[in-house]
Amino acid sequence: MTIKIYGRKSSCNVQKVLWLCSELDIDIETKDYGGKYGGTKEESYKALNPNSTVPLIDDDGFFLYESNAIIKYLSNKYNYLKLENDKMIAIRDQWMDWAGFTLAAPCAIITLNLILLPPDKRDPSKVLKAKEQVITLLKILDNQLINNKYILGEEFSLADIPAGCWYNRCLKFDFDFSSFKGISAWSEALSRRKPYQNAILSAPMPPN
Ligand SMILES: N[C@@H](CCC(=O)N[C@@H](CS)C(=O)NCC(=O)O)C(=O)O
Repeated sequence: MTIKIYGRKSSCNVQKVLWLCSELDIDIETKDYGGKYGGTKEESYKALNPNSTVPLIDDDGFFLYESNAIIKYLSNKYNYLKLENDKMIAIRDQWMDWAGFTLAAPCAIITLNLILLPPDKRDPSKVLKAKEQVITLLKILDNQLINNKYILGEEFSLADIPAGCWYNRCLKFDFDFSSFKGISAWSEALSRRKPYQNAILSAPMPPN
């Protein structure tokens, strides 16, 4: 059964789902929604996702929004990257939430003020402040990756997906991450994965 994914490919939250679906090698149908494509404020969409956000998936009539919830659902459904140990699951969720909320917040401010807002509404001081926050946050990730190939250890896990998507967005914003040795090695390991190449490295930037 083909899974329908509603959401523009430039959205990091949509990219998480595209990346995992590519890892799973399952059939998907993508539908451009949100941003310049619109559609999310229509009543028919709001009936499925009242937040008017992307992504939203339709798995044979089962509708789900919230990107982290979606990738956990797909991981469980296809028995891929599933963890059994409660503490490992909690640490995985910690990193998924950290990336999806804590790291995503300043990244979104940078995207807004460098790309999405009309030029006269952009605020360079907000970009500067958000960039400082990103550096502080990525240092935390770097510390985790100094002794770990992937975020949870030797094995790739769902924890790498949200962080990988937002890190890739940061790469577009003229940061110098060369002193982040842990992140650099992790980034190289991710870049060798075909699903990361397909869904993330080649993804368009907002508003596309
Ligand atoms: N916590 C939600 C956030 C969803 C979200 O804010 N998505 C953004 C795109 S990254 C969105 O829908 N923005 C409005 C739009 O694109 O029209 C998730 O992880 O799915």
